[in-house]
Amino acid sequence: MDNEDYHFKFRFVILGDKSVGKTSLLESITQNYGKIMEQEQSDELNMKTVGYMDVDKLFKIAYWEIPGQQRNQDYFYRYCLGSSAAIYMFDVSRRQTFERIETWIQESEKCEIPVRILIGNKVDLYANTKGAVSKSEAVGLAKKYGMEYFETCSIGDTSISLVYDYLFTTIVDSIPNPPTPQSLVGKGILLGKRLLNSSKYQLALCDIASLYE
Ligand SMILES: Nc1nc2c(ncn2[C@@H]2O[C@H](COP(=O)(O)OP(=O)(O)OP(=O)(O)O)[C@@H](O)[C@H]2O)c(=O)[nH]1
Ligand SMILES: [Mg+2]
Repeated sequence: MDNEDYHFKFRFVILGDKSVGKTSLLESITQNYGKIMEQEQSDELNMKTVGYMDVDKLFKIAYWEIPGQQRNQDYFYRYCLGSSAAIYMFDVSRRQTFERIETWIQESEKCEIPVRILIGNKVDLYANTKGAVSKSEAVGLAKKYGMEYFETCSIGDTSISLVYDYLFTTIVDSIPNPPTPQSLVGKGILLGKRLLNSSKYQLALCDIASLYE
C-alpha cells in the first residue's frame, strides 16, 4: 500500500509516566489489530502505523507514544496536535503515576483531542499492592474530564480488546456519510485515495452538491 492508499487515516497518542506500560499497550494493539506498515523509535517518540481492514474499509492508524520522561514542551505539543484520540495511562500499583495524570491531561488540553480515555494498567499487580489505586478513585477522575475508564494488563490479556473496540468505534461512528474534508475538521481524520477516487464516493458528493443547485 502506498502512503495515500487508504480510506481513512487517524492517530492515537499514548501519554503517561515512565514505565506505566505504554510501549506494552502499543505492542499489544499493533500486533493484534492490523498489519504494521511503518515504525520509528527515538528518545522523544515511539511510533507505529498499521493498516487495518474493517469490513470493506482500509484504515491507516498511527500510534504515537511519548516516553514518560519526555519533557520538551514544543515537541510534546506538536505530537499531540492533530490526534484523534488520547490514551492517558497510569500504573494502578504506583499511586504517584495516578497523581500525575492530571498534569498530562492539562498539558495536552490545548490540543483539543476529541476522544480521550483513562487507563489504569497492571491490574494483575493490584491484589499484592498496598495503596494501589482503586477503581472508584480512577472512575471519579475519568468522570471529571468526561472520559471512559478502562483497567488493563497490557502484557497481553483480553482487556486490550475493550480499549481498542471503544476507541475505534467511537472514531469511526463520528465520521459522517459521505465524509467531506470540512465535516472532519477537528477530528484528526484524513481521507485517503482509496476513498477519494472511488466512484461511490464521487457519486455521494454529487448528491450533496445537487442539494445546493
Ligand atoms: N505486571 C505487569 N507488568 C507490566 C504491564 N504492562 C507493562 N508491564 C511491565 O512494565 C515495564 C514497563 O513497561 P513499558 O511498556 O516499557 O512502559 P512505558 O510506559 O512504555 O515506559 P516509558 O516508555 O519508559 O515511559 C516493563 O517491564 C513491562 O513488561 C502489566 O500490565 N502488568
Ligand atoms: Mg515506552
